Amino acid sequence: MYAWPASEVPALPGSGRDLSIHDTATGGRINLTPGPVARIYVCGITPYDATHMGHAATYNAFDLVQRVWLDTKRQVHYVQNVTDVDDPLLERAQVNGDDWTALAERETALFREDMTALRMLPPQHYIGAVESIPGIVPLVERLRDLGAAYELEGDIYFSVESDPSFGSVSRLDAEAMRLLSAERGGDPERPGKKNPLDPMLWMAARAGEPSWDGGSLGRGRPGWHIECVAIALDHLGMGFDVQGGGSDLAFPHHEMGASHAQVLTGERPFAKTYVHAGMVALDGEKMSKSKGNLVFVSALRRDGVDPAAIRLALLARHYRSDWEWTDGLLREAEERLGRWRAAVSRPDGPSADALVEEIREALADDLDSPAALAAVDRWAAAQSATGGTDEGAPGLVSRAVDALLGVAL
Ligand code: 5CA
Ligand code: ZN
Repeated sequence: MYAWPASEVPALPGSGRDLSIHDTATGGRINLTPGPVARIYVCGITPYDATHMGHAATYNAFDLVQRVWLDTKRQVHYVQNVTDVDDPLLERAQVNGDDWTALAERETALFREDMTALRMLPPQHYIGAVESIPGIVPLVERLRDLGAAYELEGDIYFSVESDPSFGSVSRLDAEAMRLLSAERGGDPERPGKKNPLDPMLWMAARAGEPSWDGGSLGRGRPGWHIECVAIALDHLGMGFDVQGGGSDLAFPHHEMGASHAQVLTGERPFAKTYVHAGMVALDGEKMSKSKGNLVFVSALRRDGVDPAAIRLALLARHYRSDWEWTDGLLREAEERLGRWRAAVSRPDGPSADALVEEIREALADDLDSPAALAAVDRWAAAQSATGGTDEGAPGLVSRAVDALLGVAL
């Protein structure tokens, strides 16, 4: 489906550094050295509510990954999904007496507007779960033919025991997995499963719910993890550079996805690196659609908040930390934006060549955006304290902040 328009990424002099990033599967840093075309899959929204600051923070992290790669003169092949049919979406539509497709389309449209306003680079392939069903069915059939899937009352489950490397993404123990599985869309209590953790690949049609022709699987709808596997294999293939999402996706979603793909293809790895962003909270609790403690990007925009200030507020926290959204954070970001805009609107200033290298270095160091902001703050403070005579400097700062941080001054 259509994604959203790309904002221009200004070219900078010289070249950026290769990204060193924290990988969940190894628990340490990986020096990423993709080929000329870097490949990234970022899990998309389940469109039953508007984009909140937690979503925006996670997409901001993976937008930075791409900006670093572009600055190393690589191309980026970016794929994102939309989980446009799943339990929470159907439940919300039912509660609101809404048509589920209309709800999904409305919220996806709002997400596109939010991403555009925040200058997030669009994926080349933006793919819905529903449109992927014809590609999902043969994968589930193949897993069944390989003996890695089994039927339970018409539903089809993946057997986690079919993958000898199961557990290698999240590296959690069995008890932690069981608890998270129950919390995050699994059904560990269902009787008759071979292993309580086994996730559903294909859910047989339920009365009153949408269903599709599943060939030999019968009518039904796809499970969550196989959706992302089908889309990633179709558009990126095995061994792509980064799979990204919030830390709540490490288990079960990315663990199960890796297992599905590795059993299907007999190859490893699914992704070379699994990168997870921290959780954003409000009033001490993780921001989530199910809890309803949300600050929406669209609501802030409606209130007249400059999207560049929202983006600066996200950049002020390191992507891997869990952090709390506050109005104070937004006010600080608005003040910073004002200082930066004043600093680049002068005809000359202190040289900015070293600043560009500092931003590059900060981002290459596990996307240390707070350090990048501090470097720009220092240049802006020098501009206001003593100024400078470099006529190219304000323009260079403006282009660097846009190209590397996605903030238009
Ligand atoms: N459709 C699936 C992924 S295939 C899904 O998780 N959708 S979502 O709408 O629930 O979340 C979209 C992205 O936002 C995911 O990467 C998720 O990890 C991230 N996310 C959700 N809540 C937060 C939060 N409070 N803080 C940071 N990231 C969050
Ligand atoms: Zn996903």
